[in-house]
Amino acid sequence: MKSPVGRLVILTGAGISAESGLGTFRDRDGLWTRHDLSKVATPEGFAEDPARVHAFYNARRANARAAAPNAAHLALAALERRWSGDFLIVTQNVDDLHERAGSRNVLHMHGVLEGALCAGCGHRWPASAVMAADDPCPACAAPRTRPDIVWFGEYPYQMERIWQALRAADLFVAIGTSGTVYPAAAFAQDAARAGAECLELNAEASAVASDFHALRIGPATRLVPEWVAEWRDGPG
Ligand code: BV8
Repeated sequence: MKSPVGRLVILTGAGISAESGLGTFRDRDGLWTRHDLSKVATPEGFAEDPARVHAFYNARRANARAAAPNAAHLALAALERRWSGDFLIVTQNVDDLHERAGSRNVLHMHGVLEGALCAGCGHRWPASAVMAADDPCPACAAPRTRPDIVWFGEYPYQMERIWQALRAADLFVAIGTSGTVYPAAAFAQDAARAGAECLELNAEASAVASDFHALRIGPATRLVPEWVAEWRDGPG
């Protein structure tokens, strides 16, 4: 049994929320098979038709609010509670299932469905269930409300903090991500270069599986609790 100490960075993707009923992007019936990514997840798409983009995120916000954390989210929250050292979850997901499972150190590099952002002044506030572009910004009143989401071509949030954590990590674990979206897809390389052990837990090998030292294939609700059970109860 390994002692839950050291510097752990976990990267999660849509696959960890799949068994909570939230769609992934690139699986058979994934979101990008039903929506044109360039129309709903780019600044150009928002400029062209803000109502279409808000409709896409309003639907996903409703799905996320109706979903519940699954055994994988809960296992990570339990491990964090008994972890001694640095424990960081970097998620590409915009749902709040990690937080609702009890995780504390969660960094949403692609933004959050529950966030609203003013495209005029940059003010942020809690999203309402249904958002529209002409919702007035509480700070500057401009009718330029967008979801607080990082679209393709935009810079992900808190990259310096992420790269710093990867450079210091002893262990990097990627869960449920296809390894097709950068810069997240390069995190295993970044961590391995700095000496971290890299483990991938996924339903199938990702596009960057060769960047990892070990790969376990299966559903997150089985793989993650099994992996968490390998750690002793306390640092002692
Ligand atoms: C940027 C919005 C500049 C939120 C998203 C090279 C270097 C740098 C950039 C690029 C580059 N090449 C191209 C780019 C540009 C682009 C990019 O990567 N394009 C791709 C398509 C080639 N990247 C960007 O534009 C990013 N910004 O680069 O800024 C920069 C440059 C350098 C350094 C820093 C900055 C911005 C990217 C963010 C875009 N926003 N979404 C939303 O709508 O949700 S991306 C979108 O994809 C989501 O955020 C999603 O999280 C993310 C990744 O997808 P996954 O989470 O991996 O989901 P996917 O469906 O793909 O895979 C699911 C996986 O789960 C599969 O492996 C499946 O097998 C597995 N699975 C399924 N079920 C289960 C399971 N596993 C376990 N259990 C299960 N039950």
